Amino acid sequence: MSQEFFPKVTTIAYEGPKTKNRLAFRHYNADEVVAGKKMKDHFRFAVAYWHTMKNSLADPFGVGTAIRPWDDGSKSVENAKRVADACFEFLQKLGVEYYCFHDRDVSPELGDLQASNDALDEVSDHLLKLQKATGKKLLWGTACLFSHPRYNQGAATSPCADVFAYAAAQVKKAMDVTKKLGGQGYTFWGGREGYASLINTDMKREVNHLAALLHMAVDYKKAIGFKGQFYIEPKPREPSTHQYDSDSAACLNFLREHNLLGDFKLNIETNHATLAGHTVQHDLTVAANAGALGSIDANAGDELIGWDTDQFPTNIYMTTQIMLVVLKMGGFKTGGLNFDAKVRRESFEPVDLFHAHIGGMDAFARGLKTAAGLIKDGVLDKFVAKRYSSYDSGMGKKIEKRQVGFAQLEKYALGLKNPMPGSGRQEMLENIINDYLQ
Ligand code: XUL
Ligand code: CO
Repeated sequence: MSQEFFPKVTTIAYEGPKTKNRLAFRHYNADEVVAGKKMKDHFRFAVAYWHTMKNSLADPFGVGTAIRPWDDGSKSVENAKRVADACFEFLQKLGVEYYCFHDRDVSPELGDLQASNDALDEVSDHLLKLQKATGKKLLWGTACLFSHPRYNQGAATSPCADVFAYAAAQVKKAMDVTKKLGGQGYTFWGGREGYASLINTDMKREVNHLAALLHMAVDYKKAIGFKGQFYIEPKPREPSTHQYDSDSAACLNFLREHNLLGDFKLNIETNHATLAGHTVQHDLTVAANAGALGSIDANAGDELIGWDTDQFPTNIYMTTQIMLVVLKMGGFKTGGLNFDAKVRRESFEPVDLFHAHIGGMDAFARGLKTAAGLIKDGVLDKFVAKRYSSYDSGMGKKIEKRQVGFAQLEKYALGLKNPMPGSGRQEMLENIINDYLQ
């Protein structure tokens, strides 16, 4: 790494809540042990290459504003290598261990598939060199199957079989590169795997094609001995009007129906869950209950804008709820918290990338501490256990064990006076959470 791209920024250190330095952590202290584990190992933070290194910050109404001295906008391998250098300088100065990428963020899409593959080989050699020199790791890789015009009607769900074939070839190569870089996972996000209108769509056929591509990926994974975890990332819409992997429940049903559940976990993104009309803790809980919560794309949406704004997470209440689910499932195995987030179009200077990530990491540190406190004292858990305690014995236990049917329950109910549950005490519990907020 010859050139420095963030010359005014030194390593971001933990300086505690009282520091006046904006380029320091107030709460995230990588090696501090919380709930039996170092903070950095709870989170396994990752930087999203597409947003942090490559996003020009264009929006539907205006061109990009971002100042990115590492990117000359050309499709040269030389430029791609320079962007990689900048990424690793950023990871090192920020103290983040992982990154995530699409094939086309790290390396250019060229005239034909062979040329694009050759470029990716060269750039991934460079990435491997940088990983070895710095100890940084790949959390997951993926293929971009939504930007190029050929994917305008989907990739695996395109009505054109040749497009399916091209997508399969791209996934194959992206898996090869992910394996080469020791990636701990591989994500499938089907941005255009859906439809704009049902008038021209054979939904049944499209969904079967999507399952076919995923089965081929599972077969190929075994063939090359790739040990990373496969993830599906749900999102209900945007860019498609309707996306087949719309939320956790839809993904789990799809995976079950097509006999893929054993091979995939979910990568849940906050802003996608809210677009689906859920909270992030809802989609995380649905995934975790199925033993299928693999990784998280950490970001936040905007209540007033109806699209995927991919903002950095700063809401401590939300990070607490995310960390409650993560701690209760026993932490990440292959996954982590990938900041799939971009700075605002107004925040166009390189240093804004540091402010954004510092804010997200500090917000998660506070969420972790709050969640760990709530779990340690068992305040919510005790209440919830008591709320359902009528199922621990007697007729409730028989219901859970499915030892009774309607006839016995009718006989039993005829002997009851006026069954009523206790108060749900939502407000009291909300007050308790506020007492624990760090
Ligand atoms: C798009 C999105 C993607 C995936 C990876 O909304 O979240 O960046 O995370 O393809
Ligand atoms: Co994402």
